[in-house]
Amino acid sequence: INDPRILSEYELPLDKDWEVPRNTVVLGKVLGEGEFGKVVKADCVGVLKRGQSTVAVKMLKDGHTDAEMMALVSEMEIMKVVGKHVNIINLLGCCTQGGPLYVIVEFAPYGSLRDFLRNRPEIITESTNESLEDTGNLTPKDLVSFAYQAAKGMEYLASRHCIHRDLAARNVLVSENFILKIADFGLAKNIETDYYYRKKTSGKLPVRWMAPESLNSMLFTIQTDVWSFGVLLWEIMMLGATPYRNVQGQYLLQHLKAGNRLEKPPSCSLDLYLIMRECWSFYPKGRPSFTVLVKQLEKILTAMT
Ligand code: ACK
Repeated sequence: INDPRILSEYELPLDKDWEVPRNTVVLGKVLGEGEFGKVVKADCVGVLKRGQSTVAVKMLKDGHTDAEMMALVSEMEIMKVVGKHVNIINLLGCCTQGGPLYVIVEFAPYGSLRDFLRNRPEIITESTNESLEDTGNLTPKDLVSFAYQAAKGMEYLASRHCIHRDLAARNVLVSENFILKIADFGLAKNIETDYYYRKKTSGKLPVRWMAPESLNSMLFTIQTDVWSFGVLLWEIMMLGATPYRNVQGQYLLQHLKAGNRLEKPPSCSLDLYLIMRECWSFYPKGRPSFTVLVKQLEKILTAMT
């Protein structure tokens, strides 16, 4: 079953709504890779919307298994079903015939939010009329706008009954005009085959972003995504720092059970920190919905204008 010569005999069904001629996709440099999958920058001429020629192509690496192939197919099918929203990485097309599977998605020129934040330590606190576009510097309002946009993307995914399971700044991408887009939401929900694709700093599970019930029972729900969103908020306000730096992953559950939580980031307002703390309610029912989070963040954002 692991023999690639056997796997190559599998044929995928043709979906005319999404199929793109293979010869219109010109692959470029590798943007990132996991154990079995990779993401490659590409030019896709003629077939996509005008002005949208740079794309990202997800594909498998040589020697992938049947299960990994099925996981990429299922990721693509989930993206088709979920549909489009500005704050998610949208599916643009695919190549399923006459060669390796290419899943063509929107390209986000500024890469992952985590690295974007880490490379921009300049935070402008005095009021300025210059925007992020002009200076490349972040204002506190930019950070709240990031939080708001991520919440909008997650609210949409939740409305489409999509549970992410790995929401973290590394899986949020920064696009043109600093529009944030949730990535990798279509990954297969079978945790046996699920984690091949994602870039992990250590281990196989994103323990530092996981709710207690996920750590305890591998339970993933929209409320566990809300917990992770709280950690994402913290990452944003900490400019891409690693959460629970002083706690080893294996002790995280007991750390949380003892009532410990991430501390308030120095630059974070109290109302924003209270939102994080709500996301980290031990019991899932105590956590806000993404719709409520969108409203709360919108309120904080408009008060900053
Ligand atoms: O942090 P990065 O540079 O941004 O490393 C990851 C890597 O590929 C593996 O996921 C980058 N990446 C993934 N999808 C896209 C995309 N649609 N546009 C731009 N970069 C992407 C990501």
